[in-house]
Amino acid sequence: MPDSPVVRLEKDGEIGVIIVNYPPVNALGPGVSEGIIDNLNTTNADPSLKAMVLIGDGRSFIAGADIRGFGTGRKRAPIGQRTYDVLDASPKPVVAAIHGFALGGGLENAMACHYRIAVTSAKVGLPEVLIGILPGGGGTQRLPRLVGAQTALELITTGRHVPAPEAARLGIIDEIAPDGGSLRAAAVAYARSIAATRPLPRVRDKTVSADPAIFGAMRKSIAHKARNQKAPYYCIDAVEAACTRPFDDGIQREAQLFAELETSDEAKALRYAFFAEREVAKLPDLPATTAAHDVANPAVIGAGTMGGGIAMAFADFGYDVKIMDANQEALDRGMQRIRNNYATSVKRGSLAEDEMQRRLARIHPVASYQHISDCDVVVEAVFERMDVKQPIFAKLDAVMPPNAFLFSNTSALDMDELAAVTKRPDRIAGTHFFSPANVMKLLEVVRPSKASPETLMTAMALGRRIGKISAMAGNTDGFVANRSRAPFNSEMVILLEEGCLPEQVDRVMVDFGYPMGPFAVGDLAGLDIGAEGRKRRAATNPNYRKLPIADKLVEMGRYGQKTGAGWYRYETGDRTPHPDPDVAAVIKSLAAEMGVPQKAFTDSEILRRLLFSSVNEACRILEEGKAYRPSDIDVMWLHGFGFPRYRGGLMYWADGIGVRDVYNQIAAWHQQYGDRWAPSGLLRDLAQTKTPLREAKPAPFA
Ligand code: T1G
Repeated sequence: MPDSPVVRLEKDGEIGVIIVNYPPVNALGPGVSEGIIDNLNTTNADPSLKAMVLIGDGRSFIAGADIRGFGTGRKRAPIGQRTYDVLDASPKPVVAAIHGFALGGGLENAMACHYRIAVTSAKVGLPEVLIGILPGGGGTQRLPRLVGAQTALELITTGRHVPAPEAARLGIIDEIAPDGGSLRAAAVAYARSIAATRPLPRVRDKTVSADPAIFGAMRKSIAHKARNQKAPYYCIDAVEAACTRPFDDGIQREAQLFAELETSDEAKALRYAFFAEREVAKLPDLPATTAAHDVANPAVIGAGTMGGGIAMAFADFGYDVKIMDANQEALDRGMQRIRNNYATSVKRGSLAEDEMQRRLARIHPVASYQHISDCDVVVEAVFERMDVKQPIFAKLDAVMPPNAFLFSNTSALDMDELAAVTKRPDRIAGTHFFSPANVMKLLEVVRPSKASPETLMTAMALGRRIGKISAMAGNTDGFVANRSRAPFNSEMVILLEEGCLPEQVDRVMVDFGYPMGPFAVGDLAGLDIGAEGRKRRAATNPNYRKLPIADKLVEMGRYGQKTGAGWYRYETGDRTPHPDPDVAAVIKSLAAEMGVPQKAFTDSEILRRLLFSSVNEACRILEEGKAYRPSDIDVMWLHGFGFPRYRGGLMYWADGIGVRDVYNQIAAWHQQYGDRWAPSGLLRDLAQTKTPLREAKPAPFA
């Protein structure tokens, strides 16, 4: 059978080199596994060849099974005839040569080889749990045999990538090849050196045992993060089988667990999220030739919480970054906050001391505009007022090189108004970070009307370069993430007027999968901040639905954790939220004053009141052409608001209920509560045609 175009065989003397070439990441797409098997059989049948190397063309080894093929009913080879089995059974040694990534089925193939060599920059891992499944190619049986049960449990239930040097220390990798040299040459030399070694070191022949207690302990330790999910628990079951059953029985157990997960709702939702996060980078209405400017010399204006976090985000990803503020005292305060933030990470053990020093050394406080006049991008992160930001943009426009990009971290102000005070509106965009800016992955790139394609592409690429997921948002009040979230923030307080309590709403949302309830989040962020926004909207919009209960708490000085009381009460030095009878009394008396009829709520009604209101607003955003696609809004909810990933995202979750049911419920609430529940036209049309929300065709970007 001729070499499959995705796998070919070359000969380096007596070493057969089997090369996978399935761009962009050498996933195990159609023909790849078959090609590996065919070429392996060919080399084993060739007496001139003494050993083999399995290597990837392009930028990576094998990045895993082709995720696009899941759930499509694509036939897989039966156990005993898969690449893992054929590699295992090979009478001649096979060396896996790893660069880039060896993930999932990629690492599983490598572990079925007899040896593994990798360059220092390579990363390996079994990330299947992140897409709601488990390693189905023997990974749950081989990895424990290489690294022990406890380490295998940690790696498989987190899915984390392991840098090659750590993988070598753990026993996954046998040899590290120098970066920069030829991995192929190193692998061929290594293969030559072990070609005659017998018996062949097969991972399956190793044994692994463990204290049975570690599995129960692991199940307990993941309980909060893994609630409502199956895959993490199935991973533990599979590793337990590796420690309690013969290899082939363990393989059968793994296959059984895998089959149950592949078609699960959580796996479908997590696959959707995986691809949505890649789709969000695509800007279909920009010229395909648009190239991003490779930012080299950033500056941040404003050393407050956000500005400091943004500077940290730059430093965390290797940028030297300048930071400036209105005066030395503000700058010193900002730098101290940055040092404290890093010190907290070091104390927690999530950052090494020397790495903290390296990052701090990249953040350069400067005193004046002249010091940043050589920068190619500036991110403004000063007080959220137009009359503060505009003079800064005018000044930046005057001192910065003409081709420098000026970005603003504003969370809601009109980007066109900001661009209007400069002579370079084509090089202005919003880069809206989410707090804490060095932690939250979402970066909303806000598109003013005059921004050039290069500016938009540069902002999107810059976000990715500092570890963010960049998502394009139209220039509308609240942009996309916060605007779609705004009705949720209102409904949660209106529910209190009707008889709910903060702790009831929070329990529902935590049970649904949020890490924290929205009232507890409010207390963390500060209730005074929300009050500012409500005042601004009430002043400009006579129909704005006021929230007396929320306003009352702020009037009482209950700003949340920072004042020891907000929606909840806090003990000194403790961030645990405690339900507060005083808040219940305020709610009761204001609801009575407003004459709101009281009722008992089911969990489902609470959940739908909050999320359906945002689904409706998301549809309005799409029909106004302020977002590229529904899945972009899902990505924003996953990475901006902690929406549970195993439910796919706001729109994906609503599709699980059904667009017609969502519409009918919103139409009913429209009758009951008036205009704030008026269904969007797009939602109505989708319901009429029974088109899933995630297939909605938005208006062209406006
Ligand atoms: N299948 C299909 N397409 C994939 C893919 C995969 N495994 N991995 C990446 N792509 C596409 C991706 O959609 C994008 O497409 C392009 O490649 C570049 O990806 C049997 C069952 C490898 C770390 O989970 O983590 O093996 O948008 O933008 O940032 O037990 O891709 O260009 O059209 O992410 O450099 C296990 C998933 C599968 C790895 C590279 N493997 N991939 O990151 O590029 S399950 C994974 C990644 C499995 C076995 C089980 C990352 C990456 P497009 P990218 P990147």
